[in-house]
Amino acid sequence: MSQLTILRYPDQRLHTVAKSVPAVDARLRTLAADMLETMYEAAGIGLAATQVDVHERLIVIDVSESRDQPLVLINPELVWASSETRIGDEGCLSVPGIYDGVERATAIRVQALDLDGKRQLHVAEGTLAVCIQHEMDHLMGKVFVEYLSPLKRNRIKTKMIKQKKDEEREASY
Ligand code: GNR
Ligand code: NI
Repeated sequence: MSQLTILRYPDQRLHTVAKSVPAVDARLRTLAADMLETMYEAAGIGLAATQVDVHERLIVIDVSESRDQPLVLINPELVWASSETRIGDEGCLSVPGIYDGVERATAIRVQALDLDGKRQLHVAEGTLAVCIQHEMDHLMGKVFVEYLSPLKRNRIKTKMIKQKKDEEREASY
């Protein structure tokens, strides 16, 4: 098992559109395990392969309080979304420290392969529905801050660049 590096906004690689996973094999199972380890270590509820610079349609999620209910979605496809939406605060491991409201469908149905290569239908609402939509956006090269106003997004971008410079200065001492 190994920890992977999470790309940070603004990094152009976060805007890469992911390709289909070609086969659910040993390589993919290792990647999924490493992504779960990375997600748990970062205390996140989800992680998309895009965030670890792998541009394939793979996401890992655990929205459980006990942090022991991992979910792996391979080649996820949205098959239905409720017309009812809700605005809720979101955060992102690629945009640390930023939380803001995003409008999402309250309920969704998603088809995806599991780690055995079997097709599963996921019926989701609440936090799980929000998280799946957030992760599927990553696979399309979209980061949640792109839903915010250009003014907010630019402030976030500036803050992230400054934060990175401060970290680099800190590391060089
Ligand atoms: O850990 C995360 N929390 C979160 C909270 C509200 C809405 C979405 C998320 S996903 C995020 C982890 C992450 O960045 N996944 O891409
Ligand atoms: Ni995210």
